[in-house]
Amino acid sequence: MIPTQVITISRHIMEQERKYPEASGEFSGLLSDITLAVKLIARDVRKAGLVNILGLTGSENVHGERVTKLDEYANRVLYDILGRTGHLCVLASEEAHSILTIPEGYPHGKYVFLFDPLDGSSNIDANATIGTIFSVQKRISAGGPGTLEDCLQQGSRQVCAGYIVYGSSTMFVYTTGHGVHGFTYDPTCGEFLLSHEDIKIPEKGKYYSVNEGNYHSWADDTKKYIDWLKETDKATGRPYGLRYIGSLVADVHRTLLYGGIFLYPGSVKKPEGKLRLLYEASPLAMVIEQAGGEATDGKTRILDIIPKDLHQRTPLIIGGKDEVGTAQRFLNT
Ligand code: FBP
Repeated sequence: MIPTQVITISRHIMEQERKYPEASGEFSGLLSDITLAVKLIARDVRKAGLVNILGLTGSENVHGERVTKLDEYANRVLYDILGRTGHLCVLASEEAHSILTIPEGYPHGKYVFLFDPLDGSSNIDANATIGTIFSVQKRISAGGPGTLEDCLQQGSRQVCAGYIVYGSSTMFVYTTGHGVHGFTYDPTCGEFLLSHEDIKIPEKGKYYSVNEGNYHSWADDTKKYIDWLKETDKATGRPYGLRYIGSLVADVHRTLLYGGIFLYPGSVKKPEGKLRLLYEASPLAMVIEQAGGEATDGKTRILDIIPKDLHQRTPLIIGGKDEVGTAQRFLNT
């Protein structure tokens, strides 16, 4: 039977605004700007092999990483669309060294937008799942152009967070602090339609996700936890199966739906790990917590970490309550 009850993102957010007037504010406008931007990104991701968008730009980003053409394109599309609509006072991107101010002549709004324009860039040319991750904060500065302080807010103050996976289908997953909802893009009507309402992460899963290639650079307690996951013990559902795509957004999306745990631990040489707090760990932590899971750096809840730097890194351990609880016990022995 053809479903007649189709709910688009803007309709969903309007319903949320009715249910939680205090929470949503002028979100429907901001969210429809985001959906327009990611529709354009998805369009070019889908035909990446046909248009000159694969490969590298030849330049490096603030992290010394080689920038891909799709990284640069996604970064520009999000800034060009979101910077001009009057909802934002400032933006910050994983790809940009410093804060991104609102273009001359455009109004300043009350929100701050932080984003990883294209996550999983190492997988682009291999046609594996990649994504976009975003976080929205309310400004703390009085008015006019936003500031660095507006961007350096702790994750628990986020008013909205989410991600888009460009995989077998394109999915938009977001939360405004009232549950996690997933929308699948239907190219025949050009809309993201509600397909996964109020997603809850399974209490206990059967997969773990980590780059085992880094095993020898880990601290002993991390090694002990990963070894424990691989031992055989029916009562605790072990051994866990290993799943690692190498795109954070894809590995966390699978963990959200199937349960289990994703880890990007620190190493002995780099105890702060690889992933970025503001653009990757914080928004995904809000999504997973809203779905009933947990996210930590091994000691502190990710959403309680107070950012000191725009490109601060953090270890990330995220997933179901059962698994993250056990991991923390190993990491705090
Ligand atoms: P970017 O692609 O946004 O730089 O993200 C970093 C990332 O690609 C994550 O998506 C992924 O989880 C991780 O790095 C993979 O790192 P590694 O190759 O060391 O396993």
